[in-house]
Amino acid sequence: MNRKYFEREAAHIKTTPFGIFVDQAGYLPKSRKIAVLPFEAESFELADESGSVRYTGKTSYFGKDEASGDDIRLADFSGFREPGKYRVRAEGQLSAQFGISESVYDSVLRDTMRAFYYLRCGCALEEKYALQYVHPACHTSEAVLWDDHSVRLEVTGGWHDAGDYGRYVTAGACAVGHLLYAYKLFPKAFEKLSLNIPETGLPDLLAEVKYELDWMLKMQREDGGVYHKVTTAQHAPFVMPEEDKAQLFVFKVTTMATADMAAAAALASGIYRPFDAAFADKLAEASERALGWLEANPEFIGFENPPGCNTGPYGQRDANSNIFWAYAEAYSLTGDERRHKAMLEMKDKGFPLTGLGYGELGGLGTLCYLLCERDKDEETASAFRQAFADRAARLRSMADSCGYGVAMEPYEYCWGSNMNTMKNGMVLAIDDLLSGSSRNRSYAEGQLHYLLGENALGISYVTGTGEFRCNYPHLRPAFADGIEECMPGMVSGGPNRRPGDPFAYEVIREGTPPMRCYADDTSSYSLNEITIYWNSPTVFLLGYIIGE
Ligand code: 9MR
Ligand code: ZN
Repeated sequence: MNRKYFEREAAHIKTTPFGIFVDQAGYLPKSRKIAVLPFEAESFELADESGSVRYTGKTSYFGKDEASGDDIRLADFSGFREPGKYRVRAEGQLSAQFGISESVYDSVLRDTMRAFYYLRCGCALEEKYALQYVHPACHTSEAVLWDDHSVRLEVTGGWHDAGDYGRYVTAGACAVGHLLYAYKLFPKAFEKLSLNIPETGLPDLLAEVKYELDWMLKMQREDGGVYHKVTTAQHAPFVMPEEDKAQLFVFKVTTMATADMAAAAALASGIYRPFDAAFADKLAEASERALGWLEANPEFIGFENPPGCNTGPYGQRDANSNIFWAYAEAYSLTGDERRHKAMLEMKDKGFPLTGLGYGELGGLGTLCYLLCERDKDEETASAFRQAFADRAARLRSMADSCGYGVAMEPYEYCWGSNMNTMKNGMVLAIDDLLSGSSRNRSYAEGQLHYLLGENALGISYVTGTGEFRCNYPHLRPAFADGIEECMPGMVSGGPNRRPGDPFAYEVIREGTPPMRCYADDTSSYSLNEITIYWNSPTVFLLGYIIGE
């Protein structure tokens, strides 16, 4: 069909020209700083831009690392704090260039947050905001209900979910949850963050999130139920979004989507109130209406694609963690004891209390409860705090046994594994906030370092950041616009030990260590797609690292 898309071969995939692996954005001056050397070397040096040696040190032997298969030495230059641009050198090998300064991550935060603007659906992306990545408004036609084509719905707006052009409520609510908590918890990082997006009078992060919330509100029915998704019947070919003219369908109301709406709208209502009371009222009302629907429809309504549709299902076995999150947010917003009781009843349903993904949202509910200023059941609050503490301790121990500091077991490198590392970073950050300690700080930073190049492939998984970085994500406009350089700030899904697409089957050989199961190719959706809920935990983690 398309040139590059199907014809790129393994031979086109570049490997890093560098032999020493670092965070290619860099390090904060006071932070722990480690370069990974997957070869024999006694000592290392740090050279500045002019090539002068500014620091020397001895390496330490880490040992064999299971996730990467590498035999690793570590070069620790934490003691060096002078701002500047550097490379690590050892045994004739070099690292990519990286910075040391208080502002090394500012552009990464801005880019990963601006990525949401590039994913906006239903409006033209204009040159003054989108630079060369412009396109006319897309997906503006009316949608019809899949189950009854006579019902027409106006559901324009929101963000494209991912590499595809679908818009899914549960995925959106999860990203909104991450971003709004980031805003709430790390005001220093976000209050002044300037994104160069259309002016609304709101702080930029809130302006961008409102774009998604406005769409989510359109997905709600009069009776409070929320439609699961709006997509075409089949994923579009690799064309620009405005060329995707197939009929849009709205799919049935589900328990997950309705619960997520109740939660996200309640959370947002509190956050937007100081800026826009009318919008806050609208959100509070939408949340109540969604809860009303949940009460009137206690039987779980899940989702599977009906025959003839192949877009994302986002199915779940139950909606317990979604409902729990909803009641927690509703209680926090309104102080209504009925919601408190309902939340306390949901908490023991067996879902992880620190889950932060679209299918497992318990962690947003527990976080909400711990932060809320209402009367609390102390025993429950302390169990929630302990859940974060236990999970963080486990993450620290996994990070200690990985040469690249990743808080994951080798088997956890799955589809969108970079989301797992970012969510783990979130848990580490949250536990520090809750416990008032900084026991997780360097571990949380370590998850970001991995994402930005301190990994077995020496690649930065964020487009636009780093000398050696991914540039060909599975993202329709990034291919179809014909522009060589991908728009910045897109977080790739990353290594997946269970390749799930034809390109990946072709290039990932049996027995490849998990951390190496990756290829920067447009066609590889199981290794190199992007999604809003992989960007959002990255924004949260950056918010903590910069703003805390
Ligand atoms: O993120 C989802 C991943 O965990 C699943 O393994 C994969 C296959 O079902 O689907 C992913 O979700 C995709 C969604 O269905 C549609 N938009 C893009 C998502 C990322 O690939
Ligand atoms: Zn669109």
